[in-house]
Amino acid sequence: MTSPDKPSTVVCSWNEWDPLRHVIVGRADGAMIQAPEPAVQRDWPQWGYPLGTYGPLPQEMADKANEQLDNFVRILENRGIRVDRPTPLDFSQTVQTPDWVQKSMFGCMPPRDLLLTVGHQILEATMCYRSRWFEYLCYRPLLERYFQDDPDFRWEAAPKPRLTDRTYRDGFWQEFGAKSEEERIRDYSLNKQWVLTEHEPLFDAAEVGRFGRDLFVQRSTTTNAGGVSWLRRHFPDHRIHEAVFYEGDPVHIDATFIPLRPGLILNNRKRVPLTAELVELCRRNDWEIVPCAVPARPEKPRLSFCSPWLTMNTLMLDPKTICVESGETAQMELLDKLGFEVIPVPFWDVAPFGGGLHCSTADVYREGTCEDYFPKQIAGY
Ligand code: ABU
Repeated sequence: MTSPDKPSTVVCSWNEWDPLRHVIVGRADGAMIQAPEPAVQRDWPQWGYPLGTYGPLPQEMADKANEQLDNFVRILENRGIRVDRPTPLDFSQTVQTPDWVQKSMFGCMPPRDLLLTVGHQILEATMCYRSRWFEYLCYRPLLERYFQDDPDFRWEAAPKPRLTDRTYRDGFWQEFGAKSEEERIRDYSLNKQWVLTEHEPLFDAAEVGRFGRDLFVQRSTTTNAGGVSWLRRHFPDHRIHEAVFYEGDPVHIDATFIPLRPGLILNNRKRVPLTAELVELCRRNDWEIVPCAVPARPEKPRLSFCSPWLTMNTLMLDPKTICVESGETAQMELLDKLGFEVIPVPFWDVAPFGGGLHCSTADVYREGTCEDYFPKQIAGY
């Protein structure tokens, strides 16, 4: 338990479901299909972007996405939630460090990928794409303001990675492309090894599910063992649990395994946990794991790297109220039966810019304190 907040408190959020009062919502302006880089591969000949090519997402797509983002902002504000927005950069510019040159950036639609709010702290994640190395700059005007206004705000940044060629497994994407989904699960997920080596700690903030004192971190294409270890050392008062799921190409826990309220987890019906301790920890502490509904759209949208499982990328406004993409009828019915007030939010046009309703947000303030929802732990997990 922590003490109640002072009137000057701006930043505080311990979990995914306490009443939301202040949030950041991303923008689609200027987002890019990023230039080639070792962390990721974009190969979309059917949409005019074969391997090796890059460029801005079409303006009409950005306009539609921004309309949906602005509408989402209005929905939140009408419910009394304060919303801040990032400051986009020229994402078409070439960026470089002493180690590499990258011919484009990416965008600032999904703040959740980068900003991890844990209590009074916002932590800028390392990230592992060169195109996203400087993305934190879009959020600095907001973080600087929170720092001025809130004397208790802990503003942290994880060590900026070097992202030299030693950070990536050479030839990974050719090998990956030749494997079936089953082979990827066998060869990568069970070994917890994808494109990233263990040369330096790496994690995306969106790999962390926040459950009060317990944080669940997915090992994935963006998060290596060093990243999990770094988080464990950085949050000594929390319990960090590493998780792996049945998925050959895992990216971000928030379309995989998300808490909806104390005692209830929505789990991707395909990406079930491969980590037995995770399931046992939930069972011991009376957390029910419910499979999500089948997505309404079986295919990815045009120029999107996100999967149809964005259906479960939802945003809790409080333990009884949830925002869901408005085309996801089955998901809304499921959540309605589970006792939630469901707010439908049109958001499909945002997907090509990096995600759904959870991805597009980052918590600034939720009411509530840090609670222990898993008092019965498993030794060594
Ligand atoms: N950023 C969340 C993406 C998850 C998915 O594509 O399934």
